[in-house]
Amino acid sequence: MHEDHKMHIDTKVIHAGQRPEEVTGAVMPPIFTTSTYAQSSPGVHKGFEYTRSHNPTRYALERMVARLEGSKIAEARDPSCGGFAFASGLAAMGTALELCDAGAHIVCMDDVYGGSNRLLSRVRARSQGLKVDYVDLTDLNKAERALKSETAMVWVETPTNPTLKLVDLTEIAKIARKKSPKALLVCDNTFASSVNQTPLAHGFDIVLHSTTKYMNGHSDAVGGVLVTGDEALCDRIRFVQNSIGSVMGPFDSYLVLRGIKTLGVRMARHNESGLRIAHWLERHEAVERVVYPGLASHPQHGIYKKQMRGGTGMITFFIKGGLDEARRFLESLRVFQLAESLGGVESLVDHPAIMTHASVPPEMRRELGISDTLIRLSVGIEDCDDLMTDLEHALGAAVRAAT
Ligand code: P1T
Repeated sequence: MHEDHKMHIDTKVIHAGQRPEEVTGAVMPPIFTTSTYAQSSPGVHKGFEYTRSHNPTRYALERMVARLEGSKIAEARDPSCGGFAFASGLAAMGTALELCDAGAHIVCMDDVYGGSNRLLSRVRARSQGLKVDYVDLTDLNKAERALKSETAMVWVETPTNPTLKLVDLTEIAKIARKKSPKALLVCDNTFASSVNQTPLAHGFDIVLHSTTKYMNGHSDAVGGVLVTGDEALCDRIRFVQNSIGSVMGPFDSYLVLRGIKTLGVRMARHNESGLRIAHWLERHEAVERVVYPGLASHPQHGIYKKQMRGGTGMITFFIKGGLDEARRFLESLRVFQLAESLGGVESLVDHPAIMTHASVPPEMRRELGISDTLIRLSVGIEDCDDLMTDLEHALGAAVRAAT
């Protein structure tokens, strides 16, 4: 396992941090559905006391994501090598925020998932006194001005949900180390997946995934992970994970680990179909504008080329017309399902203003451009021609409704 970092990503997603189970040689880890473990004498046990604190199935997943994100922490040093799994992406975020003291200053990317915005602004601002400044971190001058010497955390999402802005991780890390030496740098890597982007390599301290999305990839489990490559920080996260207890259960851990085995081939298809559909939409008469990191027209396409290995299946576009046209389009799709979430094998479509980002204050939505005509596609791994036929049909229905 110490050679994990030398493997290519398609091998890592299958083997990293894994080994046959010791008793039977089972190639996949058993689902250890136990809450507790027998001790032969008080305090004498096999390293497992209670499942909130220790679970072999969860450890197997945690070691996998730790290695995918490039943590080199040895298993002898930490049983899950710096990876930590939680009941949801937001549970992972809530735990990461517990690394901050009451009243701490946080600089957060302006465009983030609506639920992340809600947790910061409407829960932790009250209960923990966090002072959050939302800043467009695609603008390094704005970042420089927002970061203070006392800033405790920098929260980045890239690509952002749903406007797909890209933050230059290397540059933000450089500026933050200079201006805010105490700050923990966290990147929500949910939209990119570990195949397309690895923030620790750019100088970040912690990576977060909602594993509900690409990592699991099958829309059948809600979960989240945190990864760090720093031993001291790993100890702090282990302490808060156990103290708060919003851990991922063993069955979900198994499902997510199983899903990750195909992450390499899934992302290759998502990246390929995403780019093809983005190009096609860009030329479509019913489409006002397309935002996709892999398109030359993307405002941060240079950052895409520098820090990402694929554009993913996430495409944001603005349909011509207004809410009526958007509704007609969304109601007319057959293969794409209108649903919250993303990153699964099946194609989904979302109307962020009404659905996933309804909890973002309206004036902030306006500033970010999350309008009634903004449509978010999560392109799945179905046949790409079938997906384009479906989109063509629904765009046609929207155009007909308008005329
Ligand atoms: O849903 P949960 O597993 O708790 O993850 C929250 C989360 C965190 N970060 C990002 C970037 C996310 O997109 C999400 C969840 N997002 C959706 C459900 C959505 O449809 O956008």
